[in-house]
Amino acid sequence: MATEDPQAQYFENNPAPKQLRKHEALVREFIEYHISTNPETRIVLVTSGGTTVPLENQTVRFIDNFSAGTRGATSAEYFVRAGYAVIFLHREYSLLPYSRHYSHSTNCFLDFMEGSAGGDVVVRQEYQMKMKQVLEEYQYAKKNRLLLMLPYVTVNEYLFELRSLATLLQPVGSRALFYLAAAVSDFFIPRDRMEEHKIQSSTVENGKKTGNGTQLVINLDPVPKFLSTLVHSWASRESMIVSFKLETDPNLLVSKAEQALHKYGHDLVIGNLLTTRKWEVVFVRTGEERWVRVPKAKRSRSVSGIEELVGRADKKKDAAKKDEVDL
Ligand code: PAZ
Repeated sequence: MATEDPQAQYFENNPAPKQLRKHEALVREFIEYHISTNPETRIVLVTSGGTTVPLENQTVRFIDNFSAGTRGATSAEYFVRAGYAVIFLHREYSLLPYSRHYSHSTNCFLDFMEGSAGGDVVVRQEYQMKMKQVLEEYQYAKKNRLLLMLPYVTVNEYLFELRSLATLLQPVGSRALFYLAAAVSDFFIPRDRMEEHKIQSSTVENGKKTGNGTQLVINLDPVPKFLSTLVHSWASRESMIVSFKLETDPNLLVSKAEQALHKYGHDLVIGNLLTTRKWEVVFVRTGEERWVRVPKAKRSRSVSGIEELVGRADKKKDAAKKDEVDL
């Protein structure tokens, strides 16, 4: 029987991603491994990067967003340092923990190397210390199986993955944390309205009107709001759920974060603005608004940005008892 619930309808009407079963098996194994090795292990699901909205089933074109995955990849490293096992659900080819220090940077990775007198290729002297530290942390995470990487591309893949992972994490209870930093599209084209083949620039394609002269008119549906379902149905009630709120208008940020907190009833909303997201965030909890800022002088030098400082802000918080923490 067809359901009226828009969230349930979404999953009935859109196809599960091909890789879902394989990802579920990997996650099941990851959780079992950590619970059996140390029942106290905390497991965090970090979501990271943008989601695409394909315009065609055999996708040539898609709508995307700005997110590079910096927040998620950086935070994942800090979660490992803090003792978490991390499931990293990320947009394919966005930034990854550890490799982010050398990929997508203004330098080509070869700029970090040079030929030695003996003919070997070695890391240049000025990068040795930093690379050694990153390498050690990467090897530690690998050896202890603390990082499980799961890629997605489309908003549809993201939603199916999120539902499955939240359900699989239920037995982890209060030791599970959701850290939802991915920039998830609010709009999509449902499967039954999506063109199969590349949209042509002519006005009529496969008997359907897809263009209007030289214009392409795209009709998008709203993506059902899944945070509520995650909080109240998919995830264990004991788990901690942190969502992010991105805005461009500073006057809206805190009120929108408060609205989300009130509406979905989860633990914390971290607000950030597009232009300043690397330097300042606001933590919004019931009855509390707290800004964390990287001081101006440290901004250009800071590699990890604000994620590096949030842990310190937490420790300072009780002593400082003020709304704003400058580090
Ligand atoms: O990936 P990135 O570091 O470029 O950006 C991070 C971010 C702004 C996507 C993240 O902090 C965030 O706010 N995510 C939620 C976005 C939203 O409101 O859907």
